[in-house]
Amino acid sequence: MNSFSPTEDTIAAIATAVSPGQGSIAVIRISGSSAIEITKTIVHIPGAHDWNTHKVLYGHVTEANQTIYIDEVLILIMKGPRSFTGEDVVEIHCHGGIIAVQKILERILDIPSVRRAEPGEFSQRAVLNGRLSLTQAESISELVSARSRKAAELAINGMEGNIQTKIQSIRKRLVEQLTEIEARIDFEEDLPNLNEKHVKNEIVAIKKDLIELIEHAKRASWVRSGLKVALTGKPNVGKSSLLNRLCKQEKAIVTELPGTTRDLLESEIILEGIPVTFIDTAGLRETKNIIEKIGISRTKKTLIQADLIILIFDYSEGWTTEDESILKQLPPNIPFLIVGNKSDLDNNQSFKNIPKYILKKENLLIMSAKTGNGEEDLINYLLKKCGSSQTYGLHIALNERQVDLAKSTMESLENINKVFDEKLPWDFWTIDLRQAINYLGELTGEDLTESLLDSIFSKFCIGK
Ligand SMILES: Nc1nc2c(ncn2[C@@H]2O[C@H](COP(=O)(O)OP(=O)(O)OP(=O)(O)O)[C@@H](O)[C@H]2O)c(=O)[nH]1
Ligand SMILES: [Mg+2]
Repeated sequence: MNSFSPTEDTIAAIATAVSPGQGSIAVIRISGSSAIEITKTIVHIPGAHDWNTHKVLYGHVTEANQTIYIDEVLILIMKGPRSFTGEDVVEIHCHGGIIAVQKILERILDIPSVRRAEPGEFSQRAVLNGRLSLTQAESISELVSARSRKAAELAINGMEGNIQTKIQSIRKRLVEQLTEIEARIDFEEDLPNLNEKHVKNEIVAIKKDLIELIEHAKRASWVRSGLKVALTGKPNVGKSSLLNRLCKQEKAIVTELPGTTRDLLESEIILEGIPVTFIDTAGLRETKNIIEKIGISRTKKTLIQADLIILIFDYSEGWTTEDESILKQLPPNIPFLIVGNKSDLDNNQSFKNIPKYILKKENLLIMSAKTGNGEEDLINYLLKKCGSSQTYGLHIALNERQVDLAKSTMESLENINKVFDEKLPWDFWTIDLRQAINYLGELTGEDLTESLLDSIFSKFCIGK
């Protein structure tokens, strides 16, 4: 998106999802100084009426010849600054689907003084006109794309300004330290000495706050995107059977032939309001079959991206060296659960084969994908992973952009440790402090260039 002066152009876009047969109404948003004049030229409104702010008018959008109707509409008028963008805004509520709404937008865009809004441009104007803070605008976007109740709750907290307030208060504390130091640099003789230890302690306390924010963001990331669970193991252990059972559909092909699954297959269930996506993968083994080889390489890529790996082995056969080798190859840092499947065929020999260190693990479950025995334990395990214990105490969650800046702030503050240890003069403290303050200003949007704003909002959807 090119930089623009926020009040220059009038812009228009469809603000609701566009899909045939979906949504009985749709909304077109127009924002800018000529929003009301533009609307007047495309509608026919019966009877006496005034274009007063925060009023709704009833009428029809007409073709350019002014006689044929395109759709029956309600028109909502919001004069600036009491509008989403802070500018004059008109919302045209028409019928849903794709044709009428597109035709109305085209009719609007035929008028020379209006252009199509870029992705995120309404929100960007709201920020530039001081109607919203940057983090509030980002939170609206997150609410729209929320896939779980907790993600929506976090987004609403951000919309209420909680991220903004928190970061601003951390930034203010850093500014206070910087001001004290700079005063000592400029007027050393006139002021009492500044205790380096006190400054350092305050910075340590601020770092603790930042670490907590970064940790919370990590926990919230799967609350937002859902939990990805990869099913892996040797061929024929019952990965696809387990996927079918968990999703209550015969989705994956199951045969007694090892090497049945080659493509990745995804299926989603919702647990405690959080979407859990299971990914069935090709069984891991040495093979010369070219298709199976590709499947196995995809399995390995999937495992790296999973939030949780379920390693399945054939419980009736017992733990084998192949299972052991797969366990050793699992990506480190990703939590895993071991599931002994086919317990219905148990010949009572199984436990003997399973090494003690695995038996002792609390994350070992025995079940049967065929009979469903043990499925409840597996669901309970997953519920624990997604459940309220994981999200307890999560009130605000930074997004990826904000976390990156929080981490950069941390790095600048880490540098101050070195300055302190080497007993360098106050000037050296100010460099990193100022940098940390700038990063936090970028996070809240107080210290942002227009091109950075452009790049943030270009990731929003059209109409936002
Ligand atoms: N008795 C019994 N048989 C099972 C169970 N789970 C799976 N099977 C059988 O084991 C065979 C393999 O099952 P799949 O689900 O295709 O196994 P997979 O791990 O996906 O196999 P690949 O796709 O080849 O890697 C099929 O004949 C299933 O019917 C179970 O719990 N008990
Ligand atoms: Mg399979």
